[in-house]
Amino acid sequence: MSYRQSCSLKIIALSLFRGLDMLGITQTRIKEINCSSCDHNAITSIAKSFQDFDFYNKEIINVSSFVQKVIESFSKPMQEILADMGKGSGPDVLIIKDMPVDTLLSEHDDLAEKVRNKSRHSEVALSSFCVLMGGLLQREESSHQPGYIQQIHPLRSYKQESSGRGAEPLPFHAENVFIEDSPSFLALVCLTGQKNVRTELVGVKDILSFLDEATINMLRKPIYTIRSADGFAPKQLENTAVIHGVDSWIISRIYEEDRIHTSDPDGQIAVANLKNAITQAKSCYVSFVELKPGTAVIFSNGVGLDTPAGVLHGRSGKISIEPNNNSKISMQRWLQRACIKVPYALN
Ligand SMILES: O=C(O)CCC(=O)C(=O)O
Ligand SMILES: [Fe+2]
Repeated sequence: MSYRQSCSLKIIALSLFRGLDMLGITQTRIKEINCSSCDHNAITSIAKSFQDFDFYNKEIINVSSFVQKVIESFSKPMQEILADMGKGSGPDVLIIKDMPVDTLLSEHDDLAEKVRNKSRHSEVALSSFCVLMGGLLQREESSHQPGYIQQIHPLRSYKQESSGRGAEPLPFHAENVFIEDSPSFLALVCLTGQKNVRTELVGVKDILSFLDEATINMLRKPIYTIRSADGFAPKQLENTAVIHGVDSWIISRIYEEDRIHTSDPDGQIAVANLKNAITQAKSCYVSFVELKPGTAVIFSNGVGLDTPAGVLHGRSGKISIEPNNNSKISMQRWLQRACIKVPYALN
């Protein structure tokens, strides 16, 4: 069967998948669930109790009353699936629909003002996911938002950036893999969506399926330099592998953009092959979710237990800087995000 034929068969098979539009069959494990009324109540009631907590600058997961409430309040199925993900045995991507959205979102143009004036539903949801995954919330000092939770929202003065504060599409990337201690999972919660702006996902296994063993072995050598992206202070990780083992986990430090460099000629060929593999995987295996208010997506950041697993993510479509009054959306697209690190050695 030709490459093209195999892609179209996959498209048919996947049109059955609800809620997530897929263009090809994938080795990536994707699961979609609805937020149960128990989980809904957990988020709203914890948000009420912690309304005045500074989720951005203080480590909520070290507050025992918060952790206890999360463990007492969330449903068993939610606890189990997130614990499995944290242990590397759950899905690579979890989509949670119908979560409670903060009420009375301020339409103020200023993002800081909007954040100040909202209830804490999305902050509680993100922090609770982290607790239930057995992880830590990670800050990245070189980011323009070094807090425990970040805003993905366009800012007028950075609109030309491909970043969380920019309006341009985002090429596929694993998050913050230019730091040694990169996040294991990313969680996004949507507060305001925008039609035709899609969060895209492509599985690392699907990309690597286009590479031969010699290239993969070359990518395992610690001969590469990986550079930071738009929206970060310039930073780089040197003498690292692209497919990098830590304990029994594998971290994939992959960017679609030119951020992986080496002076080794064979390494340069391996990076070029990797780019071709991303192009091929994009034509066959990309899935996407057009986030709506109250939808969360949690995914493994190119990390897997004993296997190069998880996904790269990106964004297609240009974000509108102006509030879009025509589509009943009176505000710009706005997500909140948390980077979650699971302590590998414990597994
Ligand atoms: O805007 C999106 O859909 C994705 C943003 C992103 O890449 C991130 O939050 O790391
Ligand atoms: Fe990202």
